[in-house]
Amino acid sequence: MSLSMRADGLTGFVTLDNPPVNAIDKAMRDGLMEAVTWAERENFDRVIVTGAGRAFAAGADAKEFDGAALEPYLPDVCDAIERSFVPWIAAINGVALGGGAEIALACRMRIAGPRAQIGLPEVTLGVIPGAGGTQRAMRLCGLDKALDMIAFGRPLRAVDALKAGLIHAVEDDPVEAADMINTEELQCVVPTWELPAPAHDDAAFAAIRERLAQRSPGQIAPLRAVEVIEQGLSLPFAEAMKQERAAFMDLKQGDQSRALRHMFFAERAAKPPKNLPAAPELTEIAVVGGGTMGAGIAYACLSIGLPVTLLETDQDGVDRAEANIGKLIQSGMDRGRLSADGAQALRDRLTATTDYGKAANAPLAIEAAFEDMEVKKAIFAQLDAALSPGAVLATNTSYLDVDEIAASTRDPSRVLGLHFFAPAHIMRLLEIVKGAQTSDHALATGYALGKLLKKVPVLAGVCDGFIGNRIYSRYREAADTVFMDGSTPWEVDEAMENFGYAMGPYEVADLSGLDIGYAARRRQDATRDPNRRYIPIADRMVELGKLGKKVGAGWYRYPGGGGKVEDPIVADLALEEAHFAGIERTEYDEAQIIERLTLAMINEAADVLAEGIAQSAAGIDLVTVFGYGFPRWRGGLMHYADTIGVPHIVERITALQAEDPVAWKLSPVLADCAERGLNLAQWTQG
Ligand code: T1G
Repeated sequence: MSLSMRADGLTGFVTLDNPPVNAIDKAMRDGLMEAVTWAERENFDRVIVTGAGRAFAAGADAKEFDGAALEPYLPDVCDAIERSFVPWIAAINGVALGGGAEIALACRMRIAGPRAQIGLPEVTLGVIPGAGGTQRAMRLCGLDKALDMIAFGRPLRAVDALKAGLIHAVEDDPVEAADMINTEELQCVVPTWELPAPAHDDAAFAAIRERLAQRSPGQIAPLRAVEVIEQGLSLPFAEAMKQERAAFMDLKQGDQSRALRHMFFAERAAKPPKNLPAAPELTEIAVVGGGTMGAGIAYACLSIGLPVTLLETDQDGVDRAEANIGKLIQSGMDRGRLSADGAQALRDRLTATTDYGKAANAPLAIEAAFEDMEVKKAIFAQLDAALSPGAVLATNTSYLDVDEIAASTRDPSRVLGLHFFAPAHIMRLLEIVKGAQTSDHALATGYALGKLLKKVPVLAGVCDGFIGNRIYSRYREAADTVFMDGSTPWEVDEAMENFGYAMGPYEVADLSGLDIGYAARRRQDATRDPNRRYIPIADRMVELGKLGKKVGAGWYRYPGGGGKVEDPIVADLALEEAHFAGIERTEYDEAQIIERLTLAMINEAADVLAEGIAQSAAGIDLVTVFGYGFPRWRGGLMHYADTIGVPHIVERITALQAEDPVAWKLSPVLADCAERGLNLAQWTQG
């Protein structure tokens, strides 16, 4: 039944119980309907509903979304609770999210524990509250709060929910407090649905729509939620509920909800490979290099309570490392995320030194030094000598050969890649790069750190750029080709922003620095396919000193260090290069730009799958969303590919081969999927 019931005098106790977080499945809905009847049969003076374990209820079971809706529907369960002559009290012991919150809102009263949270995060799954949340929340907390809570899906802490009027009290023991409420007082509380809806407020709706345009561009569900709330203001409650249900059912079947549910479950499926040995306890971490990445990694480890020995080559390096970490600490304090005591505790856990001996007991060292093979090999030699033979040695390199680094040590089995993404203490993606000789112990250690840091770990094989950077290189190449053949950087950026990226590839390059891509291309000079078309514009930009925002000019100009301004010189460069190359330029429209850049990534990603560099399409989705800003509401690159369909992709890439058979060489995985009628999510090696 996914819940239990017991009577104690005139009180009925209902405990939602569907581990681990009491997701509301059909069994629970059946149980709740039975509990309403039971309470009326027993003529209780109240029912107290609470959750078993750490949650009240995590919302409707998102695994049931793909199937047909099964009665009793949750809105009907909520109505039955709300209209029962036996008043229900929600004793909110933990997170009450989505349908969990809606059950609570349908109760006559709500009492929360101090650590409880109440939220309507449905838009994060591409739907809207479908069991009365759009109509009940605003009757309790007013229009502004309800719009914000539902359109952005952020839960409220108990104390904030109390201030907002969503709950009646915060008590250490909400069940006990609910049992002590005076019966007459309880009987006088008006059922939520009978409360008057708030007055319409043009300004509130204009404001929320403007915020959504800025912060959730392209996403359908938040706008639908606002629409249903607005409609509800002028409808009888029952009519408004019908509108809500219709919108929920419509969105649930849509591409965006499927994509967001895919991401929800893919993120949670990102676990270590099966049968890994238990990881060692990570009592301390050594980090080599106190630059941007090293400082970020060290700060992330310090922030979860790990002592860090940060190793540098000389005192200047030590000073720089301490200054970089000091900046991160100060930023944490300025944002209110770190108290003065907390900051001091972080500092006390940091040892910045040139003495590798101070890291002798570290079970894991992470090298985050300059991206040069010889520099890294020298560092690994020092780590080899200074740390215990069982210590795991990781490199944060973003593209260098992990196997070559490993081969330079006495025991390559203890070497792996832990590729963090800048800023390392914020970005959740962690590519765990398994070298040819990386041991299971080393892998388990990498995953253990990833779990402690709450990262999204994705296992990667060794190749230039692993998963993410390799796909991103192809994306950049496709962008430069479109630029060379007909568009401008700003047209490309605008197209990809309209596709859903927060920033287009040229603005991103300006922020990271054009010299990074330049160095990567120089590294590939010796091995580049001579038959592969090479676009020289980005090289010329670097040779002209246009390195990006850091020098005030890159693909865009940044007058006074401010915002980006299109630079006609850059557009002319393409004209000049196209002239030299005898190219007749083409005016690509937005759809063509989007198609070429996304198909280029999809084809490269399919090769990454073919070569076993990524284990699954879902892993590539996690990399592209958590590391490179692919729009989450499209489900990541490979889920997006399956949404547009492999047959269509194969047809289009085949057509593009006519233009450039080398760049558009169809991946064998795409061909195989098309031939076998598989989608990419279904494709597996072997
Ligand atoms: N449905 C199905 N499974 C769920 C689930 C859900 N709603 N929530 C969690 N799980 C699974 C999750 O996949 C994982 O499984 C395990 O529980 C632990 O989760 C009608 C329609 C509650 C804050 O959006 O935000 O209600 O990996 O690893 O970090 O209006 O889970 O162990 O096999 O995340 O402690 C709205 C979604 C649904 C909340 C707990 N609700 N969940 O976080 O554990 S739509 C949500 C969360 C809805 C109504 C509509 C978090 C959590 P496994 P976890 P956690």
